Amino acid sequence: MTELFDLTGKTALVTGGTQGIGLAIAKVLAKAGAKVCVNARSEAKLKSCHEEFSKEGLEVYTLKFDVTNEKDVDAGISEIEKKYGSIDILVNNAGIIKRIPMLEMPVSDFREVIDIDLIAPFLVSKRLVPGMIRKQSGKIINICSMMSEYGRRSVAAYASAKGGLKMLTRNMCVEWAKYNIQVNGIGPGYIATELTGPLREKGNPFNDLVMSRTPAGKWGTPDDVANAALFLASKASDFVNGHILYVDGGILANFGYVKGENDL
Ligand code: NAP
Ligand code: GCO
Repeated sequence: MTELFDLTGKTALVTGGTQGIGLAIAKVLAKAGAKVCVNARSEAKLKSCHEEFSKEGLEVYTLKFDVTNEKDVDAGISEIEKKYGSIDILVNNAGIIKRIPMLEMPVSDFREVIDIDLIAPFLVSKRLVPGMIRKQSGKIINICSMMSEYGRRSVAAYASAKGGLKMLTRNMCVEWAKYNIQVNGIGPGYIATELTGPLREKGNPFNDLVMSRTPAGKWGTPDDVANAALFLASKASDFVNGHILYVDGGILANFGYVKGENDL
């Protein structure tokens, strides 16, 4: 049974894998035997990523590049291919959010979110898929969001990007499945990371919303998402394609409830 989830001999790239969900995914893939590469923009975060891996006796190859910079993406992936051969598993995880109502949001901010959260997964995938095609094998996991399904005030750019990423995932599936490449998405619910830090600050009423909308009644952890990524990166999911796996504690199943005696 464990052979199904064994990634020995595989090379993985987790974009933005220096913290939060990406770091958890990078670690779980390494624990499953993959050679793991992580990129990000911050030198300091890349250094701390090495320290995090070393603490658990794991190895990671880190690269400093911005996923929106086509030249740097090409150079970074060429460096990985030179060191480890073509990439078997890609996790398009790097992402940002800007919580600004549309009427107040500069177009440049909207464009930055789209560039990182939607165009970069296309750019990175397009650069490394030829190697997967040559191997007739590959796994691509796009980190979507509840905002791939819902709108929410102040996150229009992010929801547009993540809704687009859901459809990009399906299009990658239909164009690349014939090469034995499986492309799926993960839609995390509300996960405790730096990105959601402002929402979890003391006294922020948003926490009440997350509690009422999440049947599990709690914030998820990066490891909850990483375990789903291990499934989608492994042989166990070879016939799963174009699917968005929501790791949301039941949010999508839930309309919400009114707090009170009967928990209606
Ligand atoms: P996070 O803690 O803010 O980490 C984001 C990571 O992405 C960092 O490593 C950051 O490193 C990297 N990054 C950002 N822009 C980049 C760029 N242009 N090039 C390269 N790396 C870049 O975020 P998170 O909460 O773990 O979220 C990870 C992914 O999950 C995102 O796609 C997010 O939209 C998605 N997600 C999060 C939640 C949640 O509740 N937390 C829920 C659903 C989906 P640098 O700044 O050093 O580049
Ligand atoms: C927000 C949150 C969410 C989560 C996640 C939910 O402002 O609503 O940041 O967008 O990050 O994407 O799946």
